[in-house]
Amino acid sequence: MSRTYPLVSLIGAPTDVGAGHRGARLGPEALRIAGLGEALVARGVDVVDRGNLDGPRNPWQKPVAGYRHLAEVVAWNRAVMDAVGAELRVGRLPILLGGDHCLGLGSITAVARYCRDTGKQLRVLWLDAHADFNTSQVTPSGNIHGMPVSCLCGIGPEELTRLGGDAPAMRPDEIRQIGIRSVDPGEKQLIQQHGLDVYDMRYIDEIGMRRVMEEALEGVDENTHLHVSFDVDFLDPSIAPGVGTTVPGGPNYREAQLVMEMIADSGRMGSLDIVELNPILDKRNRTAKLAVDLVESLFGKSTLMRD
Ligand code: B3U
Ligand code: MN
Ligand code: MN
Repeated sequence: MSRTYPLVSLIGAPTDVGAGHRGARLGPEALRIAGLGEALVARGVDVVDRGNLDGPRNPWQKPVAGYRHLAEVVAWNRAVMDAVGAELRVGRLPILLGGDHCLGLGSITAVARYCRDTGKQLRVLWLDAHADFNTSQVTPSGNIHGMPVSCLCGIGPEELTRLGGDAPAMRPDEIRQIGIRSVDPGEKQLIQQHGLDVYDMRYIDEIGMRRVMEEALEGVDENTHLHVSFDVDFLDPSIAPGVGTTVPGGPNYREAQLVMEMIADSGRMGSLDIVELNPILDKRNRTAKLAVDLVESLFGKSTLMRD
């Protein structure tokens, strides 16, 4: 099979304003040092590193009315939305280097707008230990990295749900969540109420990752823009210790590779977030190196030729 390699732009967003631990702001550098750009170049990809975005510092304050650092989260997400949107409009595939997962909001808002403008079908794959579907009423922490999916679906503060204009960025039926194993009680009810498609670890254990991915990719066609939002805590902590909120019982190395390989085989990935990598908690940049390894598979690296 001959692949056409996309043009890729790396965008760093060095912030942890949406998280409960500091350190994810160092994620972009850790990914660069682990050789992300070089690995893609070695695969024949045209890579441009746009450097890091600017935004407010992390004031490290307590939540106000259920949100921590709302103004700072809005500012960072506006910057991300503009940067991701600009890359899509010139035909490049943006890779957002987070930063915490609140940034998925800006990134996916830009992707959703691009899909609307170009008549493409949007499909988001949310690889995560968490559903990130909290609201200010049910959040146990006030951390906005636990809320981007609800905000994208129009549930949340106006500043975040209307980042890209009048309508919510996406519908719940446009997202598939994979690897989920930590959901808060109120969040659980909201997921049910809004009919999110969640492939939790129990389901993965029962039917296996191959079938899960076949289901998650069902309906993806030539007209689909596939956005992959990869929260590194998706991975089992035994292989990926460098994240703020580890949850045991995640996908192992082989399962994670299969996820990436099957996404690559779809040929439809048009944008990617790599978030929540926290080098402060890592061991010798091991988690960043693993993320790079998995991204190589996302861009078609495989052991043998396959057709
Ligand atoms: N659900 C918890 C924990 C959490 C969500 N996302 C991350 N952690 N990374 C919360 O605080 O909303
Ligand atoms: Mn997340
Ligand atoms: Mn997570």
